[in-house]
Amino acid sequence: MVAGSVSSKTLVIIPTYDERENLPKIVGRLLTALPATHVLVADDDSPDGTGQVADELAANDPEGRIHVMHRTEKNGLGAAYIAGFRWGLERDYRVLVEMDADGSHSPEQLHRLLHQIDAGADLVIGSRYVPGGSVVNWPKRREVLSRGGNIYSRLALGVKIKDITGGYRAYRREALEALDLDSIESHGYCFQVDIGWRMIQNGAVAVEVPITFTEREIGYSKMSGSIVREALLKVTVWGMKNRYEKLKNLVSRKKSAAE
Ligand SMILES: Nc1nc2c(ncn2[C@@H]2O[C@H](COP(=O)(O)OP(=O)(O)OP(=O)(O)O)[C@@H](O)[C@H]2O)c(=O)[nH]1
Ligand SMILES: [Mg+2]
Repeated sequence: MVAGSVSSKTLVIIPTYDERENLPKIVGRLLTALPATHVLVADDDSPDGTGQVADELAANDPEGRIHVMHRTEKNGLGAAYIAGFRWGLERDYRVLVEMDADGSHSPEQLHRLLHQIDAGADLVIGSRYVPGGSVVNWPKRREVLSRGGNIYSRLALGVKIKDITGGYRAYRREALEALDLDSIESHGYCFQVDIGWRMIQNGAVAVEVPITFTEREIGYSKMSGSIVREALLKVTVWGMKNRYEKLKNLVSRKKSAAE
């Protein structure tokens, strides 16, 4: 991150639910790797007290880089990110980053994403599935689900992004400002597809950079059957709507050409 560059005003949003052991580690790693970044922890009133841990981290940072948003109930990753984006957009951050608390997204690789924003991208996705990207310690079942979800999304939506479900991302603030955040209702990881798809349709420049994704070592996954069902259903509907719109446009163009 170069002083004066777009990414010199970066906010990293970390949504948390029961991550009390992971949070201090990830925040410490991040602020060591990129000391000028700010962090917003968006906690959904975690029963394990992650919210208090976040408050202590904030109180102990003399530079005031750590901020905490206490939300009242578990409402999914998507809603926590939307609230975090709003918070960041109300302030003067120029880049907003999504990062999991569980250590899967390496803070030491964040500079790769920010470099692409400085080079002109609107959306940068840390990708497991481009050359140089990898996944460490994932059970086969989990990898098949993720790869399958990406292939399905790519085919259904006709996008070129290899890791559109990936949740390690950087957004230029203008790309988020151009979206109607109120209309985004996705909860689980299809939130990532939803927001990426909307941006690409808006003409945003979307770029992937390789990352090393490491399975969490501490705590438990919040992935569930309902999250997978939500993604499958929504991606199918978006893909069908898109095809229908394209077909409608084609028919009306042919009609007016014939007239
Ligand atoms: N605020 C908030 N954070 C959440 C919620 N669900 C998950 N998270 C956080 O979102 C991040 C990703 O969640 P994970 O449980 O790792 O789920 P995942 O990465 O999609 O799935 P795995 O690959 O199995 O780890 C973590 O930092 C979680 O604590 C939620 O309902 N609210
Ligand atoms: Mg995870």
